[in-house]
Amino acid sequence: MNYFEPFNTYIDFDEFTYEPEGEVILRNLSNMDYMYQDQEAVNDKLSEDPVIYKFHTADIPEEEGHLRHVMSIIYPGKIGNEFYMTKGHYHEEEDTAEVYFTINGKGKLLMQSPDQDIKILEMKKGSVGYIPPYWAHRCINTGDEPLVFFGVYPGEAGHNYGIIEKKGMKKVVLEKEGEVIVEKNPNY
Ligand code: PAN
Ligand code: ZN
Repeated sequence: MNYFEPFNTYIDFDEFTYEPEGEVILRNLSNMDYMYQDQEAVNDKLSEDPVIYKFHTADIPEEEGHLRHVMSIIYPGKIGNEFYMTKGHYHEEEDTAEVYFTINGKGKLLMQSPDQDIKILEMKKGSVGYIPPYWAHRCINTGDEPLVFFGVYPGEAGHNYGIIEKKGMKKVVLEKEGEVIVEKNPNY
C-alpha cells in the first residue's frame, strides 16, 4: 500500500503566514459583490476591488479518511455598513462537520440549518467553534484587525455555495451607531 506521507505545517501567529502555503485562494469584492446588501456601496468600491479574505488549504486529498485543513484570514472592513465576510457554504456531503479554531481577531460564526434555524457563535482568539453536520457556515469580521482561524473538515466534505449564492443567508451582520447588530436579511 502507498501510505500518504505525514507532514507539518507552520502557522506564524503574528504574521499569519502558512508554510508550506498550500493552495491560496483570494476572494476580492468582485468575486462576491452580489452578496452585500448595499449595492451602491459595492459600486463605489469595485474599482478598488479590495481583497475581502484569503485562505490557504493544505495539499491533502479530498477523500474520506483524510482531514483537510485550512487557515483563513478575513480582513477588517465594511461594504456600506455590512462587515467583510466569507461567502459561506453548505458541505456537498451534507453530513460532514467542521471545527474552526480562532487565532486572531473577533467576529461571528453564522450558521444556518436546512430548516432555516440560525445559530451564531462568537469568534475570538482561542474559541473553538463546532459546526455540526448539515449547517451552512459563514464568518464575519466584526473587529478592526484580521480575523484568522484554522479549520479542519473531512476530506470528502466538498463545498456547496449554490443556495447561499442565490439567496444569501437569513441574517446579516451590520454596524449601526457603532454597535454590531444582527438583522433579518431583507432580501431573503
Ligand atoms: C473553510 C472555508 C474558508 C472560506 O475552509 O472554505 O474559510 O470560506 P468560503 O468557502 O465560504 O468562501 C471551510 O469552511 N471549509 O469547509
Ligand atoms: Zn466548511
